[in-house]
Amino acid sequence: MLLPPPCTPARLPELPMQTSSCAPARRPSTGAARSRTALGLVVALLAACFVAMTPSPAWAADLLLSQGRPATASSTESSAFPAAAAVDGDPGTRWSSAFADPQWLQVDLGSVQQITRVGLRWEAAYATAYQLQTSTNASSWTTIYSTTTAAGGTQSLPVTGSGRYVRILATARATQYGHSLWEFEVYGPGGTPPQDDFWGSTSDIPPANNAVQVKILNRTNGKYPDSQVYWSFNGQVHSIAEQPYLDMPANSAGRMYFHLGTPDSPYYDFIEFTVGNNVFNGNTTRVDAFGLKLAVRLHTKDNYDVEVGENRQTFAEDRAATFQRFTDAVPAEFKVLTRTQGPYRIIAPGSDPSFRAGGANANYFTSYAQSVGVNAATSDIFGCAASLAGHPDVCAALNRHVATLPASQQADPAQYYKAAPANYYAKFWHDNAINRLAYGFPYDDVASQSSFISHSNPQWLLVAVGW
Ligand SMILES: [Ca+2]
Repeated sequence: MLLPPPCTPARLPELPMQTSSCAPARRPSTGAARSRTALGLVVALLAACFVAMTPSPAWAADLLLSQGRPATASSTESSAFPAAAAVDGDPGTRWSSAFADPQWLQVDLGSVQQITRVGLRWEAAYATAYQLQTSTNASSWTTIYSTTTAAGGTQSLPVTGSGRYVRILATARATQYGHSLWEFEVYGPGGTPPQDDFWGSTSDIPPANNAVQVKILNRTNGKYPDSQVYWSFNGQVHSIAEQPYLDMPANSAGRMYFHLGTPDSPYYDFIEFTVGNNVFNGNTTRVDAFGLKLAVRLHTKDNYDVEVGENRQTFAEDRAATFQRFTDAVPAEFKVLTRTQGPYRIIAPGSDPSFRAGGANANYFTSYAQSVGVNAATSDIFGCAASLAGHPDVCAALNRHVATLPASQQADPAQYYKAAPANYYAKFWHDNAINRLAYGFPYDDVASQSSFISHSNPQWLLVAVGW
């Protein structure tokens, strides 16, 4: 048995050894990451990184995927109760079937989606026996939930599956009437396959012998040839020209680094991940800094497909243009972040001397934080460190400038970064990210705003490295 692979100290979680994991920028680990990085602490929990990863159902506030999507049914009681009424989001409209068994109602999500929960809002005419099923073609179905003892009312059912079509197949009625649903709700994280050619051909990616086939793509727009785009992982260092693929073994955890020009060039960045026996968890991160434009795309054997990272426009422009846009976009206090380690990096504000003790903006967050009862150093607010390490929601709310709003608005991304003080560094990376998802600070996973992706049955992972 091989020894566990090392994982990087910066992402080690503050969990007990026996339950520890190398979950990437998941809340506890990133909180730990920033504080430990900032304090320069040596972490000695490497052996704790060897864990089977089980994605927690709690870490994504999943999206309602079914609302307004095309719905069909085996029958309707009348034109007043169409299938579409079960996915219209209106609690006063419903689908009702003919008065016979079995019946089904299905919704087309438009593309293959991961499905994590199904909500059923039954009218008095409910089903005592039914199955929830998924399909990629609306003809061959996979059952992901089954019951013969249902009691109607409102049900929220955690499920595991994926498909483009999701249906309820109702086989036994509770009443003499049909089956009737006010609402049929399908939830999931909402990955959408890319529609352009940014990722190039994927049909020639060799199958993985190990857990997942990783392919590195040069997206520097000709700035560097493939022979000068380097990746490194776990002691291996190669240019794309030498080896564009890495057949990633299970129980790999940590960071994959990318360097442009030379293997130890100061132009570098990384992604972080854990790869379990049958699951990929990982993310791009701007928690520490921006070094290179990065995006990743995960494709799974059940055709789930998701991408995160910098968006196409950001990849398309020159690095100097991105630096200039950052400078133009952020308030005066943040403009220094392009210069402190420029031209190599745009650093996170909590790492800049100006926002730290003795710096010109050391009190940037102070009075705002105190207004909600938080006494913490500005750099610790940016970094969700020290007293904020155990308070993800509070730290996220301060960074997003929603701390004084009701909880419901704190969960609404439309409210974020609308006034100072706020983490305008994080805002910039959200504004320039695919689906606006980014790790701009350690607890950016609050309200599912981070670039974390996770799915079982991984097939391949593409990593685009830009300039
Ligand atoms: Ca309805």
